[in-house]
Amino acid sequence: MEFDGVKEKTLVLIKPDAIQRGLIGEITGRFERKGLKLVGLKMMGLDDEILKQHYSHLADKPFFAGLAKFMKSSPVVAMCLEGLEVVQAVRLLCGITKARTAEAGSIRGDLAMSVSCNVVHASDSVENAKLEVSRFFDEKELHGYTKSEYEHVYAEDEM
Ligand code: DAT
Ligand code: MG
Repeated sequence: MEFDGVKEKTLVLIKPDAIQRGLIGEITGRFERKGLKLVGLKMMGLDDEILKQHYSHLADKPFFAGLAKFMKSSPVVAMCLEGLEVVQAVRLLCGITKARTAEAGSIRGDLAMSVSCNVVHASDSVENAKLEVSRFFDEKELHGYTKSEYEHVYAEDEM
């Protein structure tokens, strides 16, 4: 049986710079090796409408137009990951926004140098993760299944 904690979900986008640089496998592999459960995965092109919603907290920033242009410059890979306290775990794996000062060992810290071309997006709170997962995925695109390695990833009292 799985408790609700293990079913927390978060949204990750692999951004156009990472697509161009051939980092889809590297980035996806890091989430897999962490023990997270991939429950949704697709390539998609973003339009202004979804970007306005996704980056509504940045709509009045001077860099918003450039950010939107960058995010439309190629498709992105969207993934929905599931796990115990997964929103926080994925933010830590990704590292801080300004990639050149992100922690070594994190995805941004190891793979990027820029503030805007920082290879990944990850939801920043449980509340936003719920909104973002439903913004990028239809219910039928999210897959429930048993991940057999969970018995080695979590202790019994965590599941
Ligand atoms: P994060 O992606 O770490 O959650 P955010 O939500 O503050 O950071 O910003 C979203 C994206 O917008 C970020 O990944 C890159 C871009 N961005 C943020 N601040 C920026 C800045 N000062 N100049 C250029 N792009 C910026
Ligand atoms: Mg953010």
